[in-house]
Amino acid sequence: MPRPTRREFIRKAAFGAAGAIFSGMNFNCSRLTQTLPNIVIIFVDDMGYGDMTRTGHPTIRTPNLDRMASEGVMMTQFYTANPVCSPSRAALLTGRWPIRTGVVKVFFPFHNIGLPKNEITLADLLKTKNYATGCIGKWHLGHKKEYLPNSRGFDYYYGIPYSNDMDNERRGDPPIPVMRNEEIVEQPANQDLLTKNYTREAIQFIERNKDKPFFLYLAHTMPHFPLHVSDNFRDTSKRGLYGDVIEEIDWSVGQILDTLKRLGLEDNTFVVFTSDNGPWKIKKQDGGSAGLLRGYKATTWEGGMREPFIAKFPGRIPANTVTTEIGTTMDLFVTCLNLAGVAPPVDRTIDGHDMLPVLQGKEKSHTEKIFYYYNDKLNAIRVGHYKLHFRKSPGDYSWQDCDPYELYDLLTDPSEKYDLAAEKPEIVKQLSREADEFRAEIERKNENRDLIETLMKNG
Ligand SMILES: [Ca+2]
Repeated sequence: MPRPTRREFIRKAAFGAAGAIFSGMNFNCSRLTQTLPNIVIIFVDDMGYGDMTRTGHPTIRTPNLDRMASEGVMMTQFYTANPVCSPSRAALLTGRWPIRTGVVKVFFPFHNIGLPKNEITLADLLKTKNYATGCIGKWHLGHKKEYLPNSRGFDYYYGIPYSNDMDNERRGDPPIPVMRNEEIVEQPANQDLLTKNYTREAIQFIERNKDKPFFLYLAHTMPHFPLHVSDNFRDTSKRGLYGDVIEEIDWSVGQILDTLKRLGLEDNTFVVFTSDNGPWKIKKQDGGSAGLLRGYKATTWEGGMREPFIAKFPGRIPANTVTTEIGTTMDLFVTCLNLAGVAPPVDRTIDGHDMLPVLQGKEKSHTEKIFYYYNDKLNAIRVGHYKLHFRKSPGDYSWQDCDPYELYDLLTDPSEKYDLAAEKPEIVKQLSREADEFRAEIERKNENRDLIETLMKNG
């Protein structure tokens, strides 16, 4: 039997058995296509939970994020799937925990690997409804041609292929390239202008595609170290360079929102703002803040994975609301597919749930468990409002098992200060069991075990 083309493969996986029944409806799609909502996901790099005015930062001013929140909903318990870049991005674009996609560590320029080709991205799936798909900013899911955005469902790409600090000469890294589609257009990147250039590119992408549904994935390079900012924002905040960088990102958010309004697209566009993981501790006070949450990037404390989150969708999501329900980037995957009328793949486990009803305040979250992985190890699990740590989180402690376990009640103790393990042995037992079940499930079936082994060996 001939191998299915990539397109057929995606189509079959997406529609499954139902596809056979409904494929006859495709002739009728063109009229529907015009009313499908646009999707804009603004995904910043290493911004902490506490780095905006709405989450309490005293000296960083984020008037555009404030405005976005006043026009939409803010989530206080929104999680990325992992505390570092590549795994977090893989989960957003596939709807799956990184341990399933195999992307358990970050990719480096010396790697020839990327997000496995058997994984289906959100962009791949939105293409089945003729969405224009643009990725602008940092990719970090493989920089060889077959792994770049243009090979993973995106029509257009502009940005840097991995992190802005991955130019270590001694390791043999080249200077940081800026790419347009598959071509390098600037090297080394002038990082001072990245936020500005991404913003210009994003606006042009929206303008080019204003007459059809589009998906814009705007993944800012900032505020990942080394921090860079354009002259317009240099030395303008009270918070120093980090504050300047966040305020330029905030400006960029305002530019995107203004563009949607100017083109009359505001009411039919779902816009999300969040970050890929928590703030980086390496530069001490020069870095971001997780606010009241404990820990940083690359730790599995709440500060490593719980992120600022704002969504707006006028008419669909009530203005100026806050939800304390749980959400994840994997929920975003399913939510965006539902908005576009695309069924999630049925041939694999998808870990997200549609969270539009949650953002609308109509339903409770369907996400009951959070699995806090670092590399290929499950460090902690959240079930309901309890979180049990099995291992000390790297970054705060040396790499070792917790003995005894540590248990926190995240509703009353979001800062993870008061260990309840000794008081609540039944909860410890229950969460341990849930973790064992998940580990066993992953052990039983994992198509991407090879990638995990390669990354653990060569990462
Ligand atoms: Ca990051």
